[in-house]
Amino acid sequence: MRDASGRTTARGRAWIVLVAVFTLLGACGSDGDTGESLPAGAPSSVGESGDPAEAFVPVPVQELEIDSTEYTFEFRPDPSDGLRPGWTLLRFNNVGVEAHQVMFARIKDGVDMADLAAAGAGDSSGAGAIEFVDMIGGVSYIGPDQETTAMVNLTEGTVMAMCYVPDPHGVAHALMGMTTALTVAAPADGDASSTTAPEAEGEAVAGEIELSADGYQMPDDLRAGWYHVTNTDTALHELSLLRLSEPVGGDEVEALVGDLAANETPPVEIEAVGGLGAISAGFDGYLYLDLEPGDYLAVDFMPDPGDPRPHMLDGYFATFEV
Ligand SMILES: [Cu+2]
Repeated sequence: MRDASGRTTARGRAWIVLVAVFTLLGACGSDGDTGESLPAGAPSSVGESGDPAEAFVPVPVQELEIDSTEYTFEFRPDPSDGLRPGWTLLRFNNVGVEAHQVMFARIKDGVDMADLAAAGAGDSSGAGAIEFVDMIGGVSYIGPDQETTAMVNLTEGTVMAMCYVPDPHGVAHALMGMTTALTVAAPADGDASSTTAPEAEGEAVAGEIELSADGYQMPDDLRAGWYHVTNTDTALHELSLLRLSEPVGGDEVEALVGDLAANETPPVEIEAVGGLGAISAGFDGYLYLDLEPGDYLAVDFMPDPGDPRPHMLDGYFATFEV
């Protein structure tokens, strides 16, 4: 039960995690400490031409190294001192024995935590709580001893980092404590501490990946590099990337997706290689890909608000070859 395929299947249920998360938030209130040690004003723009050849990866305002294990995140540097708003470079390492991910959900402005907790209470899918957050990305799940890199655009407020991957019994990791509330706040004026050196500065974007109303729009040539991922649809979507042990086509793909959605282990061996965590409509993120040659499946485990049915059952998946 240590292969990725055994754990890819129970995620449709994992929105129940939101209930626990928001209940916790309601109980604890938010940490109002805005103690900051990093300067403001670093640029975070990207080319506006729409031509991938002219687009560049944003300069990150900070970098977060995230180790995941059963069932916690360890952030470096310690985020309890507060995080800056802006593009944040994520280096996500799975140092555990199960698959893990880190997805970021920003609590919408004006949301009352008690209302949020009430919306989640009694909702076994947790889908009712989605309306209260913006999903802003992160990384989709990877197997043990794997690592992956992405960028998430943090905005001021409270952001939840969460792992929805289920344990071998189908219990989502977040229910066992794999959530961290992050406070994002602009640094105080006059604070001039140093920032981390951004490795991605100035690097050209290798391509655009669009999560469109018609599904995944991906470049034919997925060479190693940074990809800009945008959600141009009206629903939230995830780009979860699974490497397949063999080519799968036609009805077999439908069956494979059905197995994933039904919490059953598919006949084809699959390896979770990451991807971009769910992003709400209109949001974007950056993902570093360096995929080995082979056959892949991109799938969206996310549901619509109030409906636990994963989008992949409505055709939101695609196979591709590298
Ligand atoms: Cu996990």
